Amino acid sequence: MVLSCVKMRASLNGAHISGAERIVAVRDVPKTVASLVSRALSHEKGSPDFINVKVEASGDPRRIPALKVATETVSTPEEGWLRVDELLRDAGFSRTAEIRALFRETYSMRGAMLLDADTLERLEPNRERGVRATCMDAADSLAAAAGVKDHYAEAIVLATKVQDAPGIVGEICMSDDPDYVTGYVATKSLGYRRITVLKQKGDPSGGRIFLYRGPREAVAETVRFLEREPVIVTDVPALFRKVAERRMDGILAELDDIRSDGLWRETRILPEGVVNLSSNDYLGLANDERVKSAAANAALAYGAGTGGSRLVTGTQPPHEKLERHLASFKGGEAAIVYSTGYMANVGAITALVGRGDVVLSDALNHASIIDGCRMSGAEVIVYRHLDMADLETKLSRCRGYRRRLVVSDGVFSMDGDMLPLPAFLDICRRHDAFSMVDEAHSLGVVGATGHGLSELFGCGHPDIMMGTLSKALGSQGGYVAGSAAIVEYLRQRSRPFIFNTAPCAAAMAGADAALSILESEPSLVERLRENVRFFVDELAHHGLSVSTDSAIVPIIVGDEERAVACSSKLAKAGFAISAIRYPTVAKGSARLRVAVSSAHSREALASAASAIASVFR
Ligand code: WAQ
Ligand code: MG
Repeated sequence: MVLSCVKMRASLNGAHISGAERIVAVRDVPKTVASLVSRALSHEKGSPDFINVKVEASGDPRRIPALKVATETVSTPEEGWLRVDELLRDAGFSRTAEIRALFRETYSMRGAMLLDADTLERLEPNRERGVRATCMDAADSLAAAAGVKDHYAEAIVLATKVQDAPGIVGEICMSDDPDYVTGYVATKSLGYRRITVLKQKGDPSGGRIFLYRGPREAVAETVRFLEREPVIVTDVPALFRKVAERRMDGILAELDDIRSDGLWRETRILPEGVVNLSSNDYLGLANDERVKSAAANAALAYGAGTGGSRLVTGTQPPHEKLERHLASFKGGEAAIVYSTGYMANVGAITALVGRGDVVLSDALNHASIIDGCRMSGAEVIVYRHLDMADLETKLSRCRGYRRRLVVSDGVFSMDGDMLPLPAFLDICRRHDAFSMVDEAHSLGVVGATGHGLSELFGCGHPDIMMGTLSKALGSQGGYVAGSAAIVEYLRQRSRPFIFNTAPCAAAMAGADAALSILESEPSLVERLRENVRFFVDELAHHGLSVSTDSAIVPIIVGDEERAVACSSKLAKAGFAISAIRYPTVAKGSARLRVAVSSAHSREALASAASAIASVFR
C-alpha cells in the first residue's frame, strides 16, 4: 500500500495553535486533510489565520507497540515534579535537579530540547526551534475520530516513537495547553507515566526534553529518525478508551467546579467524644436502650431484611403494628409506612397528583417535596415562603384543574420556622384543595406532648399527614397518616411503596418502641424545649441573636466558604455543627445549623454556644 505523511500546523499571528500528524493510505489523503483542516478551524484556542498542510510520500513505516501507560495521581505541581524526580532516578538518571531547571528553557521552543542525559550538553541543531518528532501516527487513527484533538492518544504515539529512536533514553513533557495540566515521563523501562498535575490551571507554559545517551557522531541519525522516519504505533490504549475518557471530562470538570465554589461535600464518621449538634435525633431515642433492644429483637425474630415488597411478601407483623400505632398517634384513620421519609413525600405527591392537576409548594420546602412535585407531572406553583396571602392569591387562580394539592413543611428543616397551620388549612378548605404537611421536624418536637402542629395550634389535621421515623423516633423510614381512603389510595398507587423492598422489621419495631416512649414520657419533649430555650439564651449572652420555632437553630453566615471554615473550627473544638450550603439553601445564605436534642447536657450546650460565638468573631 502506498502511504502518505500528512502534517497540519495552524497558527494565529505567528503563534502556534494546533498541529497533527497522520500516516494514511494515499486514497485517504483528501478526507484526512479535510478533517485536520476542520479540526484546526474549530480549535478552542481560536481560529487560525494560517493553516499549513503538508503531504509527503512515506516510506514503509515501522510498526511498534505503544509504551505501557500508568497514571501517577498527584494533587499539586510540587508533588508532580517530585514524582518526575523519583521516576527519573528510578530510571537511572542522576542530575535530576539540573534537568528540571533546564526544562524551563524549553517553554519558548516549538520542538524539544535534546539533552545529553549525563553531561547535560544540549545537542539539538537549532536551539531556538528544538527537535520535532514527526512522521508518526497511531494504527487505525482514522477510524477513531481523527478530527478531534486528543492530548493523551497523540502524546502516547509521540512518546512511543521517541523512545524507539536510536540513542534516546528518556523524555519529559508538560502540555502547553493552559487548561491541561498533565504531563509525563517516558522511558523504555518505565513506559509512559502520566503525571496528572505539573502546573497550575491557566499556565500556558509547556515543553519537552528528549534525553540522549551515545556518541556525538550518532546525534544526526537520532534527529533524522525523530523528524523523518515514519512510525505507526499499534495498540494505543487511549484510542480505544477515547469515548469513555472524553465522557468523563465533563464529570471531572464539574467536580473541580464544585470544589472551587466551596461546595464540596463528603461523608464522614463523627470522631468519638465530639458533641453532636447536627443530629435530627431530637429526643435521643436512637440510642435509647429500649428502642435499640426492640430493634435488635425484631431483627432476631424477623430477619435482617424482608426479602420482598410490602404487597408481595415483605409485610411482617411489626409493619402493621407500627402503621396502626402511627395512625392512632396522629389522630388519623390509617397510616402507611415507607422505607424513607424521602420516599414518603415522593410517593404521596406523585400518587395524588399528575397531569391535569396542580400542586402549590412553599418556596423553602424540603428537596423530597420538590422532587415529588417535579416527578408528579402536575403543574407546580411555588408560593413565597410561609406567605399565606401569596398562597391564597395563587390558589384562587387554580380553577380548571382536576385536583389541587397544597404542600408545606410543618417546621422548615434549614430555618427552624413553622407553618401557621390554621390559616393554611382554612385556605385549603375554602379553595377545595388537598392539604399536605410534612412533620419530619415537628413530630416529637412541637406541641405540648410532641404530637405536632395540630396539637400546638389546637386545630384540625391536614388531609395528608406526612412524617418520618428517622428523626425524633430515632429509627429509619417515613409515613403518611390520614383518612382510610387516602391511605388506601396510596397503597394502591404510590410507586415508592409498591416497587420497593419493605423496610426491615428492626426499623419498624425501633420506631414503634420510640413512639411508645414518646407517649409515656412527654417530659422528653418538655426537656427538649427547655434545652432549645437555654441554648438560644446562651447565644444571646454572647451577642448572637437567633430565633426558632423548633429544635433547629440556624445561625446565618452568608458566605459558603466562611460557613465551612466556621464548621471546621468548631469541629476542632469538639462540636459537630454542620455548615449548610447551596443547593440545600440559597446561594449566599450559608449557615451553621444547630439541632438541639433533649439528650444534650446544659454544659454541652453552654460550651457550644460560647464556641460558636468565638468562631464568629
Ligand atoms: N516534537 C517535539 N516537541 C514537541 C512536539 C513535537 N512534535 N510538539 C510539541 N512539542 C513540545 C513543545 O515545546 C510544546 O510546548 C511541548 O512539547 C508540549 O506539547 O494525558 O499536549 O503538544 O497523558 O502541548 C501530555 C499528557 C500532553 C497527555 C502533551 O504536548 C496525557 C501535550 P503539547
Ligand atoms: Mg499543546
